[in-house]
Amino acid sequence: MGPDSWEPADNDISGATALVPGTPQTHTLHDSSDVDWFVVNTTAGKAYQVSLSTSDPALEADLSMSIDYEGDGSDDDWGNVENPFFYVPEAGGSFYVRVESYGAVGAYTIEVTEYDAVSPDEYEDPESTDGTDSANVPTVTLGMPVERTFHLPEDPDMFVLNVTAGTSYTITLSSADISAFVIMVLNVSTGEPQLVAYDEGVTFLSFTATVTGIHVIAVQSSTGEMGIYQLTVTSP
Ligand SMILES: [Ca+2]
Ligand SMILES: [Ca+2]
Ligand SMILES: [Ca+2]
Repeated sequence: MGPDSWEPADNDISGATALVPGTPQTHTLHDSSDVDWFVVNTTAGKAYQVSLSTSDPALEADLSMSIDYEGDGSDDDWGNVENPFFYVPEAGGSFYVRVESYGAVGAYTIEVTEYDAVSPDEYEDPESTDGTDSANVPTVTLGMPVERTFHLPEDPDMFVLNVTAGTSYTITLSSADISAFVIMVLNVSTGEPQLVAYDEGVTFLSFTATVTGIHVIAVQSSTGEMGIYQLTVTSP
């Protein structure tokens, strides 16, 4: 495989190729020591996702992404950055992406997607980078909406609901930003959590409790959309 047209300039951060949101680029790692640098010019108030893909299974297993937030060549976030990589810059500027492999060669596609940045809700753990660790899980009161946000494309949010055996409950989600949800209800009142109800691509879910105790409601965006939503639980 011969070098692509960006070589050899993109072996160095000073020759990084600009990535424009919504315009994927296909490059090659033409030999096992090839390194390709990219730069993303950002706008304050926006969030960015960088994704790598390849149709070559050997290269897919070997692809490695690193991030240099300032462009000073320092190892800010080196190797094994999660793919896709999601980043909310604090105030504009540029960040740099380095792509290489552990040995496999071949073609890959790199794409950056720009989103409106969404603030984490008050129940998120500020230390969490993947949205999974809520510092405090809100307890839902029947008929009282709880407003939260999905601030990442994948941001599972949890709620506690105290249920009574034999009673039916309906979870309703409303949002101007998110069109469809994954909703899961788990019985956590005894031992291992047990699945009570699950659906995806929906805005509501009903179930009847078979025990009295604590259930956890977990919700996520079905579509990767981010934004503000309200969860309400009602019981007839
Ligand atoms: Ca290359
Ligand atoms: Ca290169
Ligand atoms: Ca959230």
